[in-house]
Amino acid sequence: MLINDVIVTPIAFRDPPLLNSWGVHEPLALRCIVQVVLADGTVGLGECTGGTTRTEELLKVREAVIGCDVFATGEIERRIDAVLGDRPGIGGGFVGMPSKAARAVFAPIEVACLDAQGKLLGVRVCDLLGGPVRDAVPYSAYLFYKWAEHPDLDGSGAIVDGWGPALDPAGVVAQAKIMIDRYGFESIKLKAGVFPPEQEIAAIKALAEAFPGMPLRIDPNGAWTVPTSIMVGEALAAELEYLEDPTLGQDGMAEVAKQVSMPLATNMCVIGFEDVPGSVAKGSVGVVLSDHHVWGGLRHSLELAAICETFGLGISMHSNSHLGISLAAMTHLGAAIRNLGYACDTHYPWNSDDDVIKNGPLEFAGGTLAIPDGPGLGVELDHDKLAARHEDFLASGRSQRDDTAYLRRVQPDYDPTLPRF
Ligand code: GKR
Ligand code: MG
Repeated sequence: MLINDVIVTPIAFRDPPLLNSWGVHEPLALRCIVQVVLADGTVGLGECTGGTTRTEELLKVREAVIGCDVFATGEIERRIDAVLGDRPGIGGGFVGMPSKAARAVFAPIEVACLDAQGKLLGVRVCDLLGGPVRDAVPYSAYLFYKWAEHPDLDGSGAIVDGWGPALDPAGVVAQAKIMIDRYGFESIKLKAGVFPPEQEIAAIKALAEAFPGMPLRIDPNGAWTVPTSIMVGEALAAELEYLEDPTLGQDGMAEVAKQVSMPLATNMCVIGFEDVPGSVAKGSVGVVLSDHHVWGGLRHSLELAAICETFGLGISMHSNSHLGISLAAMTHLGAAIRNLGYACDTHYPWNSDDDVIKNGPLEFAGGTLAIPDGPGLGVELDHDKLAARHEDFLASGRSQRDDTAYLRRVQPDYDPTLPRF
């Protein structure tokens, strides 16, 4: 069945003021929704990072994809590679971005093709990935330090959300309680690199006390030097399930890995297949955080899982601000990864109110998301909501995510240079 059209819609949706080492999330997060339209009118859905560069890249490959067989994803990938060549992904290794633009552009198109294939065949996407090995995929409570509200910078008023502030250990524990009460998550990740490490160690210790036995992780996105990373790893030896990207680069990670007892995880120093051999040789990570948006789709993510199994590495899943089409794809993938050893990351609780799917948001139960009922991804686009979110994108005048520029409007001297501590 041939592809007749590829529709790319850049959107924006509300995002709370979540802090990280680069700055703070802006009031609107940016994504693109991709629709692959087949000759018989079947439509497959995909979602990926947004902004103008990604939208332009997707539009640039549109003509090359139109006319392909929806089952020929290998040929579609080859054509996208030919159009985009080796140009780097936006931001290179920054916040889990792909090393190559072609991978990030192929990913939502591959997902949309698999969704359409599932609809044609009457099967779920996870069935196309070899079938599920679990009926529901575990996710973690992804905690962030956060301001109480988006400040009133242009006179249109502060934007308050229902989460409250989280700027100290008590605030972090309160946020975890809300998230766990609502969704039942059974492991916790704290985004760190915001405050001096002693304060972040105290937050993890407070979480361990409030949630005894709960697997905990901390991720400062490379904000610590090697000695600081070792100090944190030693201080939290009893608490952490894994330590995520404490420091930048394979060599630094390898040095830390030798000195701490828990595995190191990454979505920053192993972000493409070409990074795996060096990482294995150096022993820099114990757990790779897959992300189909970064690794070039669901099938390449399964290949990554097999490579991790081969080298005795764990596999878990990274996320960035996203909506339900991505969550559905992550869940079909997570259901099909035999060696998925950890609860996956998701930003969905922060953004789900503005989802563009019908009958949304998708609902977690007991910290897991059940595989959506098929066929395909099992989610349907709400065209009115999509149009509203597209209007929000146009009205925002935004082109790219820039957490640093936003924080500097409040704190002009903020320096995000890594390592920070
Ligand atoms: O949403 O601020 C954020 C995170 O810092 C995100 O951008 C990272 O890519 O969640 C991610 C991570 O695990 O590094
Ligand atoms: Mg990370």
